[in-house]
Amino acid sequence: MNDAPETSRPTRTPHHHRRRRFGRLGSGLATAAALVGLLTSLTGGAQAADNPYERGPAPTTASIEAARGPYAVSQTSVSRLAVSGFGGGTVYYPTSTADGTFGAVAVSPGFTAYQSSIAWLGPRLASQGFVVFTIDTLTTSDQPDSRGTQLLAALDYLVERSSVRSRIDAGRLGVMGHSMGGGGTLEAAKSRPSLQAAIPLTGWNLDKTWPEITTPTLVIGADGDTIAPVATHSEPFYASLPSSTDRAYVELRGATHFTPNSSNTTIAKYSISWLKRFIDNDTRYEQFLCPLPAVSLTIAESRGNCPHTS
Ligand code: 9J3
Ligand code: ZN
Repeated sequence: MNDAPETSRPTRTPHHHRRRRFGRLGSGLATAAALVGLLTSLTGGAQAADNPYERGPAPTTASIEAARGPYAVSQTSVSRLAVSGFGGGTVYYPTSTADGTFGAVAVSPGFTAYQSSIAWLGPRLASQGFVVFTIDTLTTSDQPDSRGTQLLAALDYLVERSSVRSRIDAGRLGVMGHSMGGGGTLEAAKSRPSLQAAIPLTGWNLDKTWPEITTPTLVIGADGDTIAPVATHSEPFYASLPSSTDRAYVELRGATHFTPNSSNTTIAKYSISWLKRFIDNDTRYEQFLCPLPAVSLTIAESRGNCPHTS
């Protein structure tokens, strides 16, 4: 918060006394300070103090669609030989430490795939103010339940042992993944309810029902997916989430199972908004989620609960 106004400081030196001691200079400084306070509250500075997790400037449609957000990003690779429980990966993180700690997200690739297949999400999300860990799995044929366990092992490594651990708020974590990595994303949220956001991207899982999940979950499907068709994967995943869980479904139009393997503005803008809204509690992003995204050239369908309850 800004300093309390003068009138709420009864113990301070009486106004007439200060004026005599500091004269016109003191009065001018007081006016300038009041003006700064007014401008700060008008431009949202007071909100930043209300929510200690808010990071970066007020968002716009342009800012969430941009190829990069406001933070310069550094990266460091984590050898699979240096960790256990997953296959190593790459950490993308805001270079500056001036804004304090950030929330973090681990991202799993799909069946037969490597971290390179989801690498575009690293700088895209990190530049908006997250620590992002794109991982490799122990083997490329690991199934969704294993990928879920590996996402959690990656988050544990990230906050407990990694070189960026001091930059992360360990209470603000999320998971994402493509295909079987999206199936693993659901598994991770089911087994660790303390996660604050989950986003399966054209997720694949033999388990179609997720009534156990309390983590806010954004399910992203693709209308042309023939490997994890939305009718047998993303749609039942979404529909089986409890109605008491904040949830949304976005179906990409003109998209395939592999659309999440290349940079995609629709995936980025709603993923950024979901992570900001639920990992950072940043309600400035609610405008992009509620009302639900309209059907458009890039969105075939959207579902969800609005307004959000957490
Ligand atoms: O990770 C994926 O792309 C899962 C789709 C798949 O190939 O499942 C068949 C076993
Ligand atoms: Zn189930």
